[in-house]
Amino acid sequence: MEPLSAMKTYHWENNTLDIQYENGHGVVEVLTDDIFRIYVGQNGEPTLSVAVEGDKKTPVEAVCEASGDSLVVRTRRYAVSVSGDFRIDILDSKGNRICEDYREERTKREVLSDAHKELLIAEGHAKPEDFDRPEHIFSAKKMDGDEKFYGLGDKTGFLNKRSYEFENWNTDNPKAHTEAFAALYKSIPFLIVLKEKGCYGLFYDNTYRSRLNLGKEREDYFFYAADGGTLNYYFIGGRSMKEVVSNYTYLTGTTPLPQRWVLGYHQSRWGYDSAEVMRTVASKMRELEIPCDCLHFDIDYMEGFRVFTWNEKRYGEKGKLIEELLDDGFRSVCIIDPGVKKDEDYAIYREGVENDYFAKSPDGTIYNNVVWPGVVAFPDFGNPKTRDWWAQNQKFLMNMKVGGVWNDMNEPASFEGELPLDVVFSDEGDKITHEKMHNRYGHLMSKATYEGIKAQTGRRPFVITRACYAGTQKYSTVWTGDNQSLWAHLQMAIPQLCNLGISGIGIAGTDVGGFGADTTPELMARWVQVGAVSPFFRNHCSNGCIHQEPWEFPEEIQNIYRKFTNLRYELLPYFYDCMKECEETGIPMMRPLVLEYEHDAECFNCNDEFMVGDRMLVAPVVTQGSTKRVVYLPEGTWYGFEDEDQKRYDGGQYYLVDAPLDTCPIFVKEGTILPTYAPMQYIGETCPDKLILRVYPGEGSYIHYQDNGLDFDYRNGAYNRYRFTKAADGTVSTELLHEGFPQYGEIEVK
Ligand code: MIG
Repeated sequence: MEPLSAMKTYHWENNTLDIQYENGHGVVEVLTDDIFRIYVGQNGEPTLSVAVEGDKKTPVEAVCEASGDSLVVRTRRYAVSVSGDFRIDILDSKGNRICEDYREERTKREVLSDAHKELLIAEGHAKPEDFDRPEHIFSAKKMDGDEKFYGLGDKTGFLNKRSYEFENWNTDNPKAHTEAFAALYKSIPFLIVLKEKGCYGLFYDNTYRSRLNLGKEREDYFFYAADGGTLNYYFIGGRSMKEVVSNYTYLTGTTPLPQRWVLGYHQSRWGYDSAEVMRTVASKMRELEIPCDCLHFDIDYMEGFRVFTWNEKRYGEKGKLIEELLDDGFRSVCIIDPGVKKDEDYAIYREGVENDYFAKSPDGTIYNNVVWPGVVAFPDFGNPKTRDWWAQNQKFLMNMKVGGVWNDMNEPASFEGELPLDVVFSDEGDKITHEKMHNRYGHLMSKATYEGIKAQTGRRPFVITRACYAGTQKYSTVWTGDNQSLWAHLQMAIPQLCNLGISGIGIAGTDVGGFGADTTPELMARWVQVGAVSPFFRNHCSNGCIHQEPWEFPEEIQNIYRKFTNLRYELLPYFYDCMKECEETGIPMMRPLVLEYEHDAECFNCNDEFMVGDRMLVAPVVTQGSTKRVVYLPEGTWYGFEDEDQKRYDGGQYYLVDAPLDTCPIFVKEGTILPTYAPMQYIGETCPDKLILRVYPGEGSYIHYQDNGLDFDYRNGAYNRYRFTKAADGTVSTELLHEGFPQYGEIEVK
């Protein structure tokens, strides 16, 4: 990419500044007072976005004026100053230069000499392409020095991404994920920059392989580089970090409200390989009185791993087991991989071939690779007809009353090496190659799945995906893929889920207990404590690892398991309220402390605590053997959540608290009113008749939301909204702000 130079003319119309240069054109488009789209048209224009759907342009007042040799586009909140060479500086309303293009000469650090690179290649520890990645697109921004970086989806490591480089290229790497990993399953090129002068986001909307180097190369700039496509990004402002997150989800969509039971407990394992095993798991959950709403069917349930088939030999007559489980209050979720087995006797494959639904090699033949079923073809989800077909295929599962669909292996992963970059897919009506398709594959598969389920059931679809791109939250929840039963992975779960949340993904979870490797009783107990208060709560592990269902552990651990799963169900109405807030504002249920307290330096790098909603702080133990921990409580007054005597803590300081194995330190803010349910074994389709308000010292108010927890009737007004207010004398009053659903029979104050 050569810099635009020698401005010729410019045009300002419809809040869009279009500047012609000798060698291309540059565009600054005002979408809202806070959001600007900036792109460079050089060797082609940016193509249709998969992340941003519909017209996001609002009719705000904006002006464009010449100032010296720059052009300045102004809204109420920001001024975008464009200099003669299309360098961009963004100023806030106080005139602070909050985001500036880096203008000095770039100086790479040469870490490895050429001779060393050759040695590494010879040794087999590196490939030539690991060095000097292409930089078809490059854009560097100046660093002031106090930047903290957040977001980027599911990247490994710590909350603050400063001094690291990450890559956007959906990757299934079976090794234990560490902070040295550049990429995992998801690519969300959305970066949040927090510094003294303010907070803003940058969303680089380009699905080619790309990188974000966040002060690793040099401390005075950070950069974005991509292998292809165009430089096409959004500056996303806001008066707070929360507004930046909200604005990002305005652009890419928020997480829709899930069915209520989705927030219950899920039990899974790769290797529940018969109806008998499924029944045993179900009955043991009930026997142990550990609440559970959902069982997951991994790949074993299919006929030879053929998607949309059912193995009757092992799982009995199609649909029967699912109904049986439903009668006992268990939903079933079935896994679906994208690869379709190459088999002339298999209807799905034949339909795909006949209708041209599969990705092709450049020579026009169907491209094949190997996955679980053996040789497979890959649906071309960029083709709307393929998506319709895939949506229709969900009928197979929906007719059996399956409750949700789990989309795995959609990076896409393949056993015989990654798909070559030149495999041909569609981009709606156009043709593109795998280079551009890769990072959108999981997104489009999820979209097709969501639309199929929605059309066939009328319910809020429950989709879980491993791979995704920016904006996937509109269609799917996620899990963080193949973690391992390692303390380091329990530790990483917190920053990873928090960063996913502020990258728009409102419902995310880790495999509780760890997927690979063997868990320990203590690790399991601590992981359940985190899982129980994270958005998606599922115990899942790999075939070949020791079993980690609750009954596999000593009674002490089972009791802890029960205690925290019960807590989960008690708090369901609070979590559901958080989900409603997330649908409306994009602010996730599980939040890093910095999202609530962005001016408190103690929160910038807080990796082992998180907020649930805006009034509950969780400080779990995530190190082996610890029974005490240091807890930071931000400003304000806090109370111990579980304390019988409601112990008071003054915020803005650190405490050393007791946390024996059966305890997870949780705190709530002064004046908190928490909506809770009485204990239950599963929530299913019900909305309990009784709401119990758990109140803490101090005055406060709380908005609570109630609906049927199943379908979209709430969008036509079928919901209640209550405001509970606690006065200084301790009395709690209830106001009904909206009525559209049968009210609770009883609201008890505790
Ligand atoms: O290569 O379906 O991440 O959750 O149990 C393994 C079997 C394929 C990977 C998923 C995991 C799932 C497993 N799958």
